[in-house]
Amino acid sequence: MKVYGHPASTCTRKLLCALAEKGVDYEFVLVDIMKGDQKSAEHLARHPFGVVPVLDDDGFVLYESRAILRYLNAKLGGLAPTDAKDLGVMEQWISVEQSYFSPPAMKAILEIFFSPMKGTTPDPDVIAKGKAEAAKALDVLDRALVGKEFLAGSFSIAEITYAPYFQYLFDTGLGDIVKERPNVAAWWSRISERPSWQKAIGKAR
Ligand SMILES: N[C@@H](CCC(=O)N[C@@H](CS)C(=O)NCC(=O)O)C(=O)O
Repeated sequence: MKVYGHPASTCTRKLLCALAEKGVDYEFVLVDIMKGDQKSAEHLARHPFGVVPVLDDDGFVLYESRAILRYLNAKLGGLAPTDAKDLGVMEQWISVEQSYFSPPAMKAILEIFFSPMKGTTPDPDVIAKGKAEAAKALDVLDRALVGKEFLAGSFSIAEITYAPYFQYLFDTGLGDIVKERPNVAAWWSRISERPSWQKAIGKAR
């Protein structure tokens, strides 16, 4: 398998985590999103929306990180529950992540991440608004995680979809919204300590 992506990209990291969970070897092809390579004709032929990641499985080309995660589970197994109710619960939490958590979290994260590159000071209002919105989703997660190790029975794609955004909350100094919620904080410890996540962020081989 080939992964076209960038090591700092949230969506690329989801794939790297899933592949590490399954112990699958892959070739990593750098698409340098800092230099705009994702908009090159070569990459647009793989991904018409000009973003990363893209998976190439022996000529079968797929884009959109969550679709790729589901494909990897369908092909390799072990990344999602088989019980219908657990599967529904997993999908619910993936949808919550995509709809209510990561968009506001990323607004706050990107404000901190890109301001120095633009030579501007991060806008505290943008950060506060993003954090407050993301925290609402974390409140819901915190209640759902009472007495649970993982969202849908065992570690699944649901955990993988949240991980990159949690990582960047901590990396940009916004981890307090995680730490303040005990069940979410314990859940993040379980996820972030996994060798697959350490590998996805380049901290382990
Ligand atoms: N919905 C897409 C989002 C992909 C995405 O936004 N990728 C970012 C990196 S995490 C990217 O390529 N950004 C560069 C750009 O927007 O030009 C997915 O889940 O794969």
